[in-house]
Amino acid sequence: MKFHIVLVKYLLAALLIFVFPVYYAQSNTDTATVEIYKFQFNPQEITVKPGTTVRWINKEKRQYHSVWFEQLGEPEPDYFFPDEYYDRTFTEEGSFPYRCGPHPKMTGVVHVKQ
Ligand SMILES: [Cu+2]
Repeated sequence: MKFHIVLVKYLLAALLIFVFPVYYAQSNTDTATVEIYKFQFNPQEITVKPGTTVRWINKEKRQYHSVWFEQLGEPEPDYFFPDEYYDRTFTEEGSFPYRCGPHPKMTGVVHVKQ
């Protein structure tokens, strides 16, 4: 009986020492997610702090899309398919509009500010 109590104490200690810091670090990582479904970016506008990585996840059943910062004068990146994603890290402050390459009516904006 005593052994079990000691064991539980060790397990709790292990949880606090090993699991909680990992969980805490992950919850503090600067990431944001935009989901794509029904030919829309959700949310359509997003505000993040500098250094944040935004991940666009394609949640369609079968439609591919792209995330193209055309106004930055960049070439269009590759399309990505359902359950694939596109990551981009924003270091500079500003507002960055983008669109989907194959679907010009699909637009979004990333606002980056402290
Ligand atoms: Cu699209």
